Amino acid sequence: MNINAIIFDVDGTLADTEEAHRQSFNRAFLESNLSWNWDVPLYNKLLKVTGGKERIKYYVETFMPMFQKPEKYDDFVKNLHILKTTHYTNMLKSGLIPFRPNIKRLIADAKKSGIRLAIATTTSPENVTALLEQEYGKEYEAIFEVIGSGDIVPQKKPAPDIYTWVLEKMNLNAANCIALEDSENGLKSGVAAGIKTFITTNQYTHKQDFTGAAAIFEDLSNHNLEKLYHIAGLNIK
Ligand code: XBP
Ligand code: MG
Repeated sequence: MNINAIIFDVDGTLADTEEAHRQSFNRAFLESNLSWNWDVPLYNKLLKVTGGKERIKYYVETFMPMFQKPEKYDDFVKNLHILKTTHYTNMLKSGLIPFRPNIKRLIADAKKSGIRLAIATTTSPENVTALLEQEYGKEYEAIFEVIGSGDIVPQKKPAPDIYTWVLEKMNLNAANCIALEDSENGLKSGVAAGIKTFITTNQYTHKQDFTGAAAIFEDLSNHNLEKLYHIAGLNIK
């Protein structure tokens, strides 16, 4: 089967962003006079839930059951998440979070070979725009044909919804695509959508269960990138 498209996850795949997310959550909590602080070990546990708003609710239910929920709890969580996203996009705009090594080479090689590119992510759309503009300026709009992100689908990863949404938008069969992910949730989502999914690990995900991955790479160093091309059947020269 020919590979006509590569669909990229964002957080942990295009760039190591989760540390910046974690710090942004904590800044939002502080500014909201909440004594919550997500340290790295706790954040690692909370990452099992995708989506910032869903993660905050999971934290309250699981770790803060005595928290007096405000009357309009959903609005409270939404506003807290808006504050967090402002901090996060400011961190991105300050150029603090570069793309992971060789991701741009993979994107450039694929583009040159006529392979279509898209994004399927759980993160909020403004986060994707801020990261891509930081890296490519407005040029990103010509690089990624479709961007599926955040609340655009009813169920976030590990549900397949976001990948299915991207496939439909691109009018593509799953068999003609590959996905690049970093997490167990992302792998489950891609596989459930019928897409051959590759994993690059990072500090938050390297101990997760990647059963079903087409291949697992610690990073996309040159030899790993060539290996990915070969396993994926990408005839990129
Ligand atoms: C990772 C996520 C996101 C981010 C936080 O998304 O699960 O929730 O952790 O971003 P992906 P938001 O790996 O699919 O790119 O607070 O905007 O959700
Ligand atoms: Mg990810």
